[in-house]
Amino acid sequence: MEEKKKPDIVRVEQNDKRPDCTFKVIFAGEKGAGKTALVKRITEGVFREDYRPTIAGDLSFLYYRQGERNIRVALWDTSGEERYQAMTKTYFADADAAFILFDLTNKTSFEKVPFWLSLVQERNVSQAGIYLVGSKRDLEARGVPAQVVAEYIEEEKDKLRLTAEVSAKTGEGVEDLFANAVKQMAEQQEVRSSVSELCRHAERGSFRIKRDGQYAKQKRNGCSC
Ligand SMILES: Nc1nc2c(ncn2[C@@H]2O[C@H](COP(=O)(O)OP(=O)(O)OP(=O)(O)O)[C@@H](O)[C@H]2O)c(=O)[nH]1
Ligand SMILES: [Mg+2]
Repeated sequence: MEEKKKPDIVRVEQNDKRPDCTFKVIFAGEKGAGKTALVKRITEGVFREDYRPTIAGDLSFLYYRQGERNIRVALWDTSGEERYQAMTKTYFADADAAFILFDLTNKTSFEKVPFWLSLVQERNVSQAGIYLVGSKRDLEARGVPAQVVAEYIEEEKDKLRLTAEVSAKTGEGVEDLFANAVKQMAEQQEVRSSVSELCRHAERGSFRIKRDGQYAKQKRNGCSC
């Protein structure tokens, strides 16, 4: 049987419709790595040259539609400053996706990636994933050799979903990266909903879920998943 094609996910202006689901996305990484610049590029399509450190964290929203489904994405831009870390960690909790940024021109920002990765993991980022993002792609200077990044990704391939190089200044790579993350989160959420739907049926006794993931009709009540 031919599988029904899913409707595309399209970005829309904010509307007064209640979102059917909200995804939480966090931006983590060293101070100056380019988190705020990336969030501004994604949300407003603008870039500022001057550096204004983020105090603790900032929240903004984007809205999408997929067929009848209204999706809201909450973007948490956090501070890379050590003194805000206790608070920053609370922003990381239960995110659906995390972007860990490092500045491609700055070796130290890359060396701190494992630290940020462990902080993000502590806070239960869901299966939708962790993205490693090299920022400031437009700049010539390269402080982090591509080979070193590739080796790190190979080591951590179970934890990192995808890696990308982007420029908040020119917009290079940004659209693809974020659209991909939204798509992944939407797909993950569909999987979760169908699993809970199955569980509801199983609780009602309509069927039981077998070890191999298949389900079979059952007479007695009880969810076996
Ligand atoms: N050339 C270039 N500069 C960038 C890019 N992204 C960020 N910058 C610059 O890098 C500096 C720091 O960027 P921010 O986005 O404020 O860094 P941040 O990670 O939010 O820093 P904190 O809020 O302190 O944690 C700013 O001067 C930005 O203009 C980029 O893609 N290209
Ligand atoms: Mg910032």
